[in-house]
Amino acid sequence: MATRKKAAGKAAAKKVAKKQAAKRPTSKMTAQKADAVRKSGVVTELPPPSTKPWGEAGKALDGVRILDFTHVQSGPTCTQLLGYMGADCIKVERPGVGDITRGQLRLYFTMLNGNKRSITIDSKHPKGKEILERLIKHCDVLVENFAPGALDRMGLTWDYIHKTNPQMIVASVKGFGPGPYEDCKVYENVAQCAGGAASTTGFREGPPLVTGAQIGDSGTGLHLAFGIVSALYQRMRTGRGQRVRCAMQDGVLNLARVKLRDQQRLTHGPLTEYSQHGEGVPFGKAVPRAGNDSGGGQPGWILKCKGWETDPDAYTYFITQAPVWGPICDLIGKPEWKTDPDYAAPPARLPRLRHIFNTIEEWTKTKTKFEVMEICNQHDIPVGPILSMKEIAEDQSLRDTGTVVEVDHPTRGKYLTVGNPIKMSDSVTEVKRSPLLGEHTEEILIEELGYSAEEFAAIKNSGAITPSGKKETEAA
Ligand code: CAO
Repeated sequence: MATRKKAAGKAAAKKVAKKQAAKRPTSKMTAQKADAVRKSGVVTELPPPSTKPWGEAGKALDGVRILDFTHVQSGPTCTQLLGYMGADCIKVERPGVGDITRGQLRLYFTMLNGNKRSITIDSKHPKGKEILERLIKHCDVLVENFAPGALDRMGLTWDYIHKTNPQMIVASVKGFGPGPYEDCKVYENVAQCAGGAASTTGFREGPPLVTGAQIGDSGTGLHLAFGIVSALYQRMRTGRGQRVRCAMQDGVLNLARVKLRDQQRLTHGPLTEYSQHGEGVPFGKAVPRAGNDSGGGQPGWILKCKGWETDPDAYTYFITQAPVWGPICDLIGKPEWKTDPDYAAPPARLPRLRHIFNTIEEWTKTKTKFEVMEICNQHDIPVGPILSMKEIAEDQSLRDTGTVVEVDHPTRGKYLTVGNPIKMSDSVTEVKRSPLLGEHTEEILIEELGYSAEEFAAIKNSGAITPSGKKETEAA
């Protein structure tokens, strides 16, 4: 008996020593790191390098669980990117309805919600609230882009979530940050206008213009994803979650920051690289629309190419970058411009840009946009063919890199989507189809949240996961 007790005591002592050793700085750590470990109690030492082949050591965000409360585009863009990186995205949708774009914009929904699982929960139903509480305890990150105040009205305030799971990161997209417009609902083009993009896009003589790229929605989703990953990293040191918020206005402004630079330059004189300057048109008080002027200080413009009369996309972007001015002059048959004082140096060219681009266009009109690309690149002259969406959809190289992917869907059939634009050598992206509405409700409730089969049947009958009046989840 005594020997047994002694052995048990020894084993317990060994366990404690092992636990303490895990917290104790190892000899390999730097003094600074060791100090951090002592203070925080969190071991930050990296594990030894994996010996698994590249791409077979799991995905970057494996093990991260996302409670995905997003809809339309900004939030879904963010969670789809996290899903591409391996996070498990559990998309919570309203029973019977789901994300509003499921019905209104079906292909749009499909393209933005791949690599996610769908669970239907009525977040205002008492049983639904109980399920959400379990999900909050179970997940690492909650992502939402409801209208301001909607999450609070569901009872999911920051205080409640933080108390329920102090490690949870709560990430939100809103139209505006705190201020006069904080309560406004916002869509893509509203953000483009409020973020300074529309006032600086378009032609000087015309009205402000929104761009085709979804810089308000997808742009802000991208910003949010970066915030989430940073918060996950910080959580490894602090052990606590935090709020991550991105306003669409801020996201657009961040993408339009060069125009804010120009606003400040304007107080010191005209913006000499804008073609308006060369044309002698005075500047007003705010940064003007600059048409197709290049923003980088190297004059550029969109020029017609062979076939422009019938093909609306037979154009190329052409940049008269200073270091390749000589080869440009030779190509377009104006070798004398290399030494002519009116053309030889960049400042001399500024008042003559329109004439210069008209002359270059006489040359580009004799070539297809792809021929221009090929010829100019032999001389390091930066040009860009104006690619139509048809050309992009059919581009084999984009398929080969997984940037454009064909996915099969049980109700839609085959469709194209944009795969992960971020390529990682050890975290390989699989692009999976979007889920049917509520497709994973049972799986998540039973396998993830631990409800028994009887409890699941009771939840089904409660109306918390089914459309009001119906008792069964419908996959639509
Ligand atoms: N169960 C029960 N109710 C649910 C639910 C669920 N699973 N999911 C959502 N709802 C409810 C919300 O609680 C909200 O109800 P209340 O207003 O009564 O509290 C209601 O559905 C509608 O939510 P919403 O106001 O967010 O949706 P909307 O269509 O009216 O507005 C949008 C859409 C995008 C304008 C708004 O959500 C918004 O401004 N979001 C922030 C900015 C943003 O992301 N915009 C980009 C959208 S993409 O262009």
